[in-house]
Amino acid sequence: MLTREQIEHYRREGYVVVERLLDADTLGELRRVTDEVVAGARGLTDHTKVLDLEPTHTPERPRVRRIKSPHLAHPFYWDMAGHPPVMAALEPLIGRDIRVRAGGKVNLKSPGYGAPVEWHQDWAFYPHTNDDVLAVGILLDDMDEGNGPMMVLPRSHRGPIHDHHDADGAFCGGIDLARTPLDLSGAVALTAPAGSVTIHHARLVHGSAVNRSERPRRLLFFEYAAADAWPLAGTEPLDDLDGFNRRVVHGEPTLEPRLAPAPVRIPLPKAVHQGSLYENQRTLGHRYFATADEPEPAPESESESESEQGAARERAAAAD
Ligand SMILES: O=C(O)CCC(=O)C(=O)O
Repeated sequence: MLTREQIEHYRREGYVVVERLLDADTLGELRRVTDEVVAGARGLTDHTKVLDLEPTHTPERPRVRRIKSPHLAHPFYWDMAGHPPVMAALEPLIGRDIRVRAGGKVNLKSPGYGAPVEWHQDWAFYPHTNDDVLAVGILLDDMDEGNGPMMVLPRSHRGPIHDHHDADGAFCGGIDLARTPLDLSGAVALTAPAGSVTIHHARLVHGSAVNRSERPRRLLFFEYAAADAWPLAGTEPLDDLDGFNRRVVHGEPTLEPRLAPAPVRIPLPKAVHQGSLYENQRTLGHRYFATADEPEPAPESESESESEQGAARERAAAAD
């Protein structure tokens, strides 16, 4: 399914975009089901097990930020977790035996208010015994420069695991650039038509800005691990072996984890705000991306940006 160039690109850069992997019927059904689930937010006053709401949500004007564990809302999402074209794309990357983590999520970046996601590495949330772990993003809409595309820092999957803890030492699921400066000048926006998929390595640094366009940007994510990559920490309960093994959506489970060296930082103590990545990131000291009610930062020259990072670093040190 993937070309040799795509496989090499994934290994070297830490990500690959596969255009138009879904056929029109599957994409249409996915959109229909997603509209149906999102319609359930009308009347809600708080987050539910499935729906994560924007801070500006009201029961009359529903605003959904994420569908959490979408398979709990509709069985079609579970079918999608093992979708044969996706499995065929993953096999050359992490092998034949593939387990899906939890149940996926749909990040809905709605026009005008779709929330930003601060820079992070998925690996910070769920380190495993080896790093044959990745995430697949299925595009429900065209993703372009204007509607908050996912952005990645190429080759960062071969670098360190960065600090994702807040100033008080609790996990917060985001990288504070004032304390951990990253050179983001090489960051790449993943743009592609609806029905395409993005694949990124769990250690790759990534994030995304608010959606300032008039177009939705809905992205269904599934996170996968080689079946012999066992979680070291995170939210997967290991006392339910049947449930754990049922999530092997391709190939066979195993009781023999493969150990391979990879830098690990345990995501403890737990984030102050639980429920979703957006909630976890609320205690991140310095935000990189503007929120919908803030103006977009003016473009900076590299040296200005460096001195701004330096100043922010000093502020952070003073606050520590
Ligand atoms: O929706 C996005 O642009 C990125 C999402 C992401 O990285 C996440 O939910 O972990």
